[in-house]
Amino acid sequence: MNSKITRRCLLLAGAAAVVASKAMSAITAAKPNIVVVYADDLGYGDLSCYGSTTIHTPNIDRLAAQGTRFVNAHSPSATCTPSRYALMTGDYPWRASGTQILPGDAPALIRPGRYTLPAMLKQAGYNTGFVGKWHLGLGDGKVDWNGEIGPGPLDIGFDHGFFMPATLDRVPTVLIDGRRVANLDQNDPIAVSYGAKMGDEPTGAKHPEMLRYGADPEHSNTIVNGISRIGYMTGGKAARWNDENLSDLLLEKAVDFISAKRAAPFFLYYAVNEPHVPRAPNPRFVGKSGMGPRGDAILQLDWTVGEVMRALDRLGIAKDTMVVFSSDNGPILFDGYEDRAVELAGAHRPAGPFSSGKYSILEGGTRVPMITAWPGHVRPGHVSSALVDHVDMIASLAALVGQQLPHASAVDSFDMLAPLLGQTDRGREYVVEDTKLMVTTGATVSSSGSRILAIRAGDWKLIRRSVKPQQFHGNPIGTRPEDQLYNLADDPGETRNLAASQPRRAAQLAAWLDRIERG
Ligand code: NG6
Ligand code: CA
Repeated sequence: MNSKITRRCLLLAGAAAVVASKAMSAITAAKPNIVVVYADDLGYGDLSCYGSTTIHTPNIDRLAAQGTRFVNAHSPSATCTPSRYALMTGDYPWRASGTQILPGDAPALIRPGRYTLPAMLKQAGYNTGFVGKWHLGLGDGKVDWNGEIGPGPLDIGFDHGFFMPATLDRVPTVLIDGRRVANLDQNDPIAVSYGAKMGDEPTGAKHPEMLRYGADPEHSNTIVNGISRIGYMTGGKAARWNDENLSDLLLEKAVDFISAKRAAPFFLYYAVNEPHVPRAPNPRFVGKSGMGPRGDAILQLDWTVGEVMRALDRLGIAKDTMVVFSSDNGPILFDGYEDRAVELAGAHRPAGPFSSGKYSILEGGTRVPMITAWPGHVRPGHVSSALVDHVDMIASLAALVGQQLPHASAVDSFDMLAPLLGQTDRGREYVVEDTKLMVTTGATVSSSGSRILAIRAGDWKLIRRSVKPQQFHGNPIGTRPEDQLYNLADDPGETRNLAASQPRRAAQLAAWLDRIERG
């Protein structure tokens, strides 16, 4: 089907959604608070409400019971930066260059003036806040970690930001409050290098005896809190986060924002770190999952989500707040640190019935848990098979709050408000799945390799031909030099390639993907 026609059909479906939500006019008039909790590397099979019997996540299960749980939701990509780029902009990441996993000192990927999810909600009268993992780049070139830092979240629509520049495993291991590093002692300035080693702080490569667990060469640079990181840093000692308490601190900031802004509608993008590496959960959770730090980090995540729900209840605003919970990409057990995630996983299947996980074009890469809840508005206890993608968030929330998307903005975002409210299980006609190949050059690993795309429509999935099979950190990437066609209804693990036996269907999907890609 022609992609423009598809878009038109979906726009019509969107119009129907608006009519449906008008029936509940109090919703649109009320402009609910919106909290998006975005987990990091959490898989489809990592929650008990998604069928896991090996881990118990009662708080997230309760959120699912109060709302709608999606079994066909996708992150826009199989890694962090591209998924978050799409969540913020409504454009699929493969439409732009530079949308690979960013180093910790990369310039801002989303430039000021760009139409974004927070900018749209700000226009609609929302207080917009961001807490947690950024990983979308900062500044114009070289960031001055000791001065004003920008462009950043505050320049693309957020009123408030308390955040980490990149990932837990990348320097600088500091938090930014607005535009400045929090708790920075000006007499101990921060310097960062992603190239040559600098400074005389111990590295994991030289001082493995200082580490709480071993790491691969990419994660063996500057040691902070007994954990070696990617990249070198010096200074900023007082500003460095404490890994065990970081989650609590971010929760405190998230709840502070909710509490301070509760009088007017607010939007909180709460980008939590669990269960991304390095996993160093608070001692309260250590040993509780029986699966080591990764399982314990998931329990910490579950507790954190429960705390957000309890805060909304305590403040009396739960019924006025829409909560969206999901993950930026699929799961991975070993991702650079020897924290025994592989050895202790036992029968746990982090991607559930799907194959592979993070970095992969197979379903485990982007089929993620997703839950929406809003008492009285989102259908409770519903399990939705609607095909949805985080790229839809901006168009769907724009429909909710009555904003018109400007022409040529958020081009891949469809109004999925009706499915997000659990009113229909009719979602998108297709999603495009995305990953980029990881490339290792010396001690540097980056996702700067070729882009691999797949299209999902109904039960069918076509993975475009690329290179011979590869894997990264134990996850097969799903590449092959020939097209792959799968029927996910009876083969969710993508084990039987039907491209040769159903060439017409494979060709139709391949042509559709080409048209979508051309735009
Ligand atoms: C990779 C890191 C990995 C993780 C990932 C980003 C190596 C070998 N691996 O480059 O540990 O940090 O980047 O994860 O360096 S993400 O969830 O933010 O995309
Ligand atoms: Ca991630």
